[in-house]
Amino acid sequence: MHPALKTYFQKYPADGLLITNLNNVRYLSDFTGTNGLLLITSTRGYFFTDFRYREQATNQVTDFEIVEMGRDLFGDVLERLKDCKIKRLGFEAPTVNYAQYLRLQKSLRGIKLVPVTEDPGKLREVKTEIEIKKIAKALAINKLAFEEMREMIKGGVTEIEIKTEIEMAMLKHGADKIGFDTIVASGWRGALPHGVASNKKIKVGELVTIDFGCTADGYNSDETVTVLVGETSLPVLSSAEARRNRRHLSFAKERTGRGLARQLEIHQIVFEAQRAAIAVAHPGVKCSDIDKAARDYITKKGYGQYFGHALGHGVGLEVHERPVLSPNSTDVLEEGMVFTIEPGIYIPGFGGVRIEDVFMCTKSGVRRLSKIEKKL
Ligand SMILES: [Mn+2]
Repeated sequence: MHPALKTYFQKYPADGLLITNLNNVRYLSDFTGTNGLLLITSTRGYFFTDFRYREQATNQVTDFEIVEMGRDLFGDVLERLKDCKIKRLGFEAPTVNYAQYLRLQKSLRGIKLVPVTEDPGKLREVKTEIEIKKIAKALAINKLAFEEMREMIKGGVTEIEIKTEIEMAMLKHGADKIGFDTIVASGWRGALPHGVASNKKIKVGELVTIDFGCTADGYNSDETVTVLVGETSLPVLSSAEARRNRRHLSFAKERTGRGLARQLEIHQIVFEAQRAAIAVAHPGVKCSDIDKAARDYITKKGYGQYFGHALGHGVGLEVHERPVLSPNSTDVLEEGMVFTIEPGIYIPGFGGVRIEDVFMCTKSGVRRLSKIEKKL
């Protein structure tokens, strides 16, 4: 039994657990379909699905006894509960809605329902090596896609055109699907942390924030680059390109003056804030302290009021999952956790910068899994 499930049995007065959150069903049973639930007792495990998934379940689910659900969804569950003499059934309170709860109550008459109030996603916080490989694969697709389309980020192109291009490139490079609505926020729209792509045309001299990700083998990538659009587009620089870039920047500086100085300044601050967070991240550290390291740095530089969101979040079967890296998070970093560090500065009327990378917590610190270079 998964250690987290053991904890639930110790913590909650239940002799059986009903797992309905599909991501947890997948996590525990390897089932990738859209209808399935698990009933787990201290000695047995059942997997329930409908006839559409009979074949698939036989191939994927090996550690559970497979039961085909009839029309009455919970009728078979009740039968098994009686077989196992279960009187108190734990359920995932944060993901079961009220209508589902009423149905459970009605179907499982005679069984006491025990709400497991813990975030069910907590189960999946620490990743296995196989899971980390899948996340790394999704991130590798991000890199291939970005490298392929970065040349098209230039004056006159709309945000939606960029979104379309990068999403197509991710699919072409092996993504199962797009992870979330790609954010493309250029110029003044960069001040919108979640500015999904619009019809706005990109102008030379603007900062463009692109937040994108995909799903590969069920696991997500999530990454943000902020690029500066020049006369020629050089969004990401290898060290070999750096010298050329300096010439390019001084040219752009002449053109845009103080605006450019501030763009460069906030990009550098966000970059350094991420480094400050990386420096404190290691097993045993409170996630709120990692947030604080980045936040304090941005505040010290005078931009604290322009960084209004959490520093990061876990990534896995869901784009946003545990742990949470925010000022009031109670999570503690553990080896094997995979999460983003994504500081930003958003100045209304001016624009913004966000840099987001995915890291895994190692024995002694963190390792970056995302591969796109974030230096401007
Ligand atoms: Mn993110």
